[in-house]
Amino acid sequence: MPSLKEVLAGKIPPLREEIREINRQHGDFKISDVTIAQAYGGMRGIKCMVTETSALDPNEGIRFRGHTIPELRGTLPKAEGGEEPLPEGLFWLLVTGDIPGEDEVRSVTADWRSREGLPEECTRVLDALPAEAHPMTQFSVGVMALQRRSTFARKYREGVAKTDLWQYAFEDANDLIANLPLLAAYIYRRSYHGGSHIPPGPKTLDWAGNLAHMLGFDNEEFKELMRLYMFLHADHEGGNVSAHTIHLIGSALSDPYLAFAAGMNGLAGPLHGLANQEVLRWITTMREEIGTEVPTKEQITEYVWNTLDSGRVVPGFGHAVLRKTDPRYMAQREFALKHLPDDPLFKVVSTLYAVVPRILQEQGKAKNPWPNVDAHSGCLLTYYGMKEYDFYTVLFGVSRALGTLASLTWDRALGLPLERPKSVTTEWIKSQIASAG
Ligand code: HAX
Repeated sequence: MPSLKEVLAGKIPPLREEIREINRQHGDFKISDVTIAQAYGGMRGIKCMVTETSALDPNEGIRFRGHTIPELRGTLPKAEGGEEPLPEGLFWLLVTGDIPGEDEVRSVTADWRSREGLPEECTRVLDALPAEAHPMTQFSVGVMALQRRSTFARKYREGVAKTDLWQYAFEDANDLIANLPLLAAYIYRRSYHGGSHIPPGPKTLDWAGNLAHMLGFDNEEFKELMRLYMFLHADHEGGNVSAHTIHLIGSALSDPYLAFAAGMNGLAGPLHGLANQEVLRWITTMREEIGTEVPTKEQITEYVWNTLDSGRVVPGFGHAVLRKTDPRYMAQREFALKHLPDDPLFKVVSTLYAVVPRILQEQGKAKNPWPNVDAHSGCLLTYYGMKEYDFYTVLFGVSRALGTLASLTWDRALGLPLERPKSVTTEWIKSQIASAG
């Protein structure tokens, strides 16, 4: 059976050739016009970059290499006795565009598990930080402390051909992905469990199952949750802050460790990945202030309006691209309906789903009033006992490595150049308006 790297190697030359032809024949074909509002407005909707691994439709949600979340939950291989897709299978799909079989997925598990091992210099750097340092700060520092391992950086220094760089990006991607669960678990255990670390489980255990084990949640349902979680958060096309950052930094031929750490600093923003922590923090404060575990619809409605009236956002709702309920939210809701239908926090999350979209519509500002992925994840983690919500974005980050590092490998395989859009000044914009008459 060919390895993932061999399959990838076979896919690169035809796509390189196809893109060369597209550029030669149609390079001047317009795919986007840019307005002044877009230049000031966070570049929303400007089609100006290529990401092969996934595409986001405003109404349908994410498609990984053309496949929807419900489809892949059915077709991707599962752990023995499990029902959720193994993230290893999604990675194979993101890298190659092919749905893998059981053997292929097992080969990825074996490969990642064989690459495990945090060097002492990494754990020493983490131990030098206060245990109260935000877990995302620790995560970013931890990734940087692993950077000395970069094969990409070493090969670049040795003077390898640009066309071969993808191979070393791929090696770094796999080394990083293999070790992120160890890093995440190390941070979790030092921050919240007095540094009582749990060594990796048996080598037959899958990547996400092993993460659950090292975090200290050794039950089958939590392992299933980790598989689903790692599958759902992996990729959301190329324009979101974390993916775009990783792509941008990588375009300077910074190695995958440098690029990924930078992307994680973007994921740590409250409008992006940190929203999963903010949702739980906001719900916890709401319950405390109202004085009940399960507030009524009326109490929640009033609380949401207070949040909006005080100039804050309702975390977990809205999206820069999506215009419907996020299918990643729905997948988590299905998981909750199956495993924790009577959980009080799930009841609150469900009530929020029933009342917030109507309120945001009435307020009339948010273009998308519907819940996103972050509105649901904390509820599931809390149910199984992971209540330390400051840690949640680290789990998002571990998962986001799958899509962004698959993409980064392709960026180098396609020889995508240094990214350098043109900025303009307000003076220039005013002169354009004036000269247009
Ligand atoms: N609550 C209150 N106001 C909201 C809102 C929300 N949930 N969502 C959007 N708005 C407001 C915006 O703040 C903006 O207000 P101003 O005009 O005063 O600046 C207005 O509605 C228009 O915004 P938009 O065009 O609909 O949304 P953006 O593309 O600018 O922003 C965000 C998208 C996701 C950042 C936004 O919806 C938001 O802040 N949501 C809450 C935070 C959140 O859940 N983030 C996670 C998003 C998913 C993700 O990336 N996960 O990692």
